[in-house]
Amino acid sequence: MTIFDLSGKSALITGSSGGLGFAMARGLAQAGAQVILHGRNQDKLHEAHSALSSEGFNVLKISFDITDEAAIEKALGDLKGDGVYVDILVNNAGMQLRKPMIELTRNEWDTVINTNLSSAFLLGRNVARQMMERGQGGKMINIGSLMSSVARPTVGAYTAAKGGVRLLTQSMAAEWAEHGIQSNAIGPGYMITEMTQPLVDDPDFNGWITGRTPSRRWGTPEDLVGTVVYLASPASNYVNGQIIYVDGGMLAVL
Ligand code: GCO
Repeated sequence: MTIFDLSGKSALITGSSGGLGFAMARGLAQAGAQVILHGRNQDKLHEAHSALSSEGFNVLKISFDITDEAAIEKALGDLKGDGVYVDILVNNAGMQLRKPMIELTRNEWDTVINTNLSSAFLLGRNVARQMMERGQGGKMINIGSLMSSVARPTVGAYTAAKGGVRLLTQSMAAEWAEHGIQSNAIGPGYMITEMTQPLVDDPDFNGWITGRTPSRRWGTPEDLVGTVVYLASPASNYVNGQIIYVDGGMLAVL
């Protein structure tokens, strides 16, 4: 038993049928957790579930709209009905929308904010209520971004949401730490995923990233595994309200 051991714990990772979410789910399973995969695309979710089951991991799957309060309540109720409680919540699901703000509609703004920020509040609040009822504490891990601290043109709504995720995390710590709940965030840098593929395929942007990043490379979803296991484990029991940037040093240097 190490301080990174997650056996006996259940981890729900939103948006985990691919990309960053799947890599983190697999890492948490490797550390001993029962993982609950989540996604909206049933085929991708089924594929992800089969992939982890075939490796012998203890894995469940669930599908619900992370912006819908009733759907969240029902999903957690269904899990509880099966005797499954969320000990570790990774609010990972998100979306990007690249468009200058002067062209952004109110509906587009709301969609990005609801998906990337309000969802973390809604699911975090309901899971925290369950954790407090059980009195066994737990772990909240919110996935931020470099945009939790800095901006770039065309991603204004996303940046506002990810900035909000950083301070939502601190607010969770302020209110829930005394209940044995540690709330922290991870700020992934530029990772090669479905969301960033258009940027990877753009030679100018790609060159800018590899030149601007001290590690001289894009990150991979696997680069997040160590940090999520640390924040999910007893090793971080006195760590609260922090954001850990996993970005190859991009934010640390001019
Ligand atoms: C963009 C990207 C970024 C990354 C990531 C960086 O358009 O600049 O999508 O937002 O996804 O969030 O930390």
